[in-house]
Amino acid sequence: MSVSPFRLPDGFLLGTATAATQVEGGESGHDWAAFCALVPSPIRDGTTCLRACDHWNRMEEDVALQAELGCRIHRMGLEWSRLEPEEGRFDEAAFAHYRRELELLREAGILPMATLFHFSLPLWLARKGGFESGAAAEALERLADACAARLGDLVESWCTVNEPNVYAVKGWIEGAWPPGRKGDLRAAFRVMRNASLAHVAAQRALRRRLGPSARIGFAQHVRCFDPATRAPWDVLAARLLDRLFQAASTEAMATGRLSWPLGRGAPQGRGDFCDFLGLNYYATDRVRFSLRTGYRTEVPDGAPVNDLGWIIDAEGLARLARRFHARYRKPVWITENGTCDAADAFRGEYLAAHLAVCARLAAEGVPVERYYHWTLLDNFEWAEGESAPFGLVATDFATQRRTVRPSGRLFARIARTLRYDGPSVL
Ligand code: IFM
Repeated sequence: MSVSPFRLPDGFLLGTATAATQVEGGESGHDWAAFCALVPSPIRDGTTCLRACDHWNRMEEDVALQAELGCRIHRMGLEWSRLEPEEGRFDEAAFAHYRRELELLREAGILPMATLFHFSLPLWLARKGGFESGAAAEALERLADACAARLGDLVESWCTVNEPNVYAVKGWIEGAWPPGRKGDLRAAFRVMRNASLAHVAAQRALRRRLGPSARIGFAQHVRCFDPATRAPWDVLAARLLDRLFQAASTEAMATGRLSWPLGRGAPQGRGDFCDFLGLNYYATDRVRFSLRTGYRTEVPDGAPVNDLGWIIDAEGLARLARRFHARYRKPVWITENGTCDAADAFRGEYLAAHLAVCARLAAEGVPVERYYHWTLLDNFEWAEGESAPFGLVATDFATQRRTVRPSGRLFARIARTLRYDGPSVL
C-alpha cells in the first residue's frame, strides 16, 4: 500500500468511535460481564470487560486525548445497564455522568454521537430473551425516549443499534459471544430481524422527542464478499452471504421492510428510518464453496492482512459506499473503520488509504461526510479481550497509561488540515 497525497473536502469531519463496554470498565450489570466470568474463560486472554480502559473514571483525560488528536466528532456508547439497572427504573446519576461527558466533548469542540445498543444487554433483559424476543425492541424504544429526554440537548447525532448482523453471527452461530449459542441459524435470523426492527422503534421514539432536525441512524457492519473464483457456485455463495449477512438487515433498518431470510412485510410500517447511512467497514472476504465443506472464506496468497487475518482492501469501502448510497440516497458516514495492528506498522497507511477513498468518493459525488476511526484507545475487543489493539492510542491496561501512537499523530495531522501529504510523513 502506498497512498498518494489527497485532500478531503471542506466540512469533512473526522473523529473516533468507542463503545461503552469496551472502554468504561467497572460495570457488572450486563450479559458481557457475566459471560467474561464464565469458567473456563471464553475470552482469548482470560481478561474481562470489568477492567477495560477505566474510561468511566478517566473521561476527562480521554476527551483531552481526543482534542489532542484533532477530533471534531466522537461516537460514544451509553451503557444500557447503567442507565436502566432494573426494568423501567432509570438511574439519574448515570445520566448525569453521561451529561458531564457530553459537556466535556462539547467544550472541546467535539460533536458527540451516542449509540444506544452496542452489544451489551442489561441482565434483566438478557434473562427475558433479549433480541430473541420482542422484549428488546420495546425496551430499546423506552430507553431511546429516556435518553432523548435527558441528553437530547447535548447529543448531536444518534446511533440506535450497532451491527445487528455481527451481533447475531457471533452470539448465535459462532457461539463466541453471549449467549454463546452455536449453529442456531433460526435464532440468529430472529435476532437480526428483531434488532433491525428495534432500530425502527427507537428511531421513532427519538424523532418524537427531538423533532425533524435530529440526525438519527444505525451503524451497520459491511463487508465485500467476493467469489474466490468465477465458478458459478462461488459467485452464488458470495451473493448469498451478502444477502444473509448485510443486505436484508440494512434494508429492514433503512425502510422497515423485511425480506428473506428475515421475514416478509413491514411489521413496524414502511418509511424512511435513517438520516445517514452508518457504515462500519474493515475488510473484504473471499468466498469459496465446496460440496464437502459448504462455503468458507479464505485469504489469497500475498494479500495484505491485519493482526487478526482480516484482508485489508480500501477499495472495498468505495464499492460498498457507492452501492449503499445508490440504494438509499443518504449521506454516508463511516461510523467505524480501523485495524488491529499491535506494532502500529501499517495502521497509518491503512488510515490514509481509507481516507483517500473518502476523498475520491466525495469528488465523484457520493456524499461521504464523516469518518469515525475505530478506535481511540486499545480496548476490550470482545472475545479477543485485551489482545487485539485497534487504538490510535496504546493502552497499558495494568497502569492505564495512554500513549499516542505514530498513527495517532498522523490522524491528528489529517484531522486538522484535511490533507495527506504522502508516506514521507508516516
Ligand atoms: O470492536 C468492534 C466494535 O465493537 C464493532 N465493530 C468492529 C470492531 C472491531 O472488531
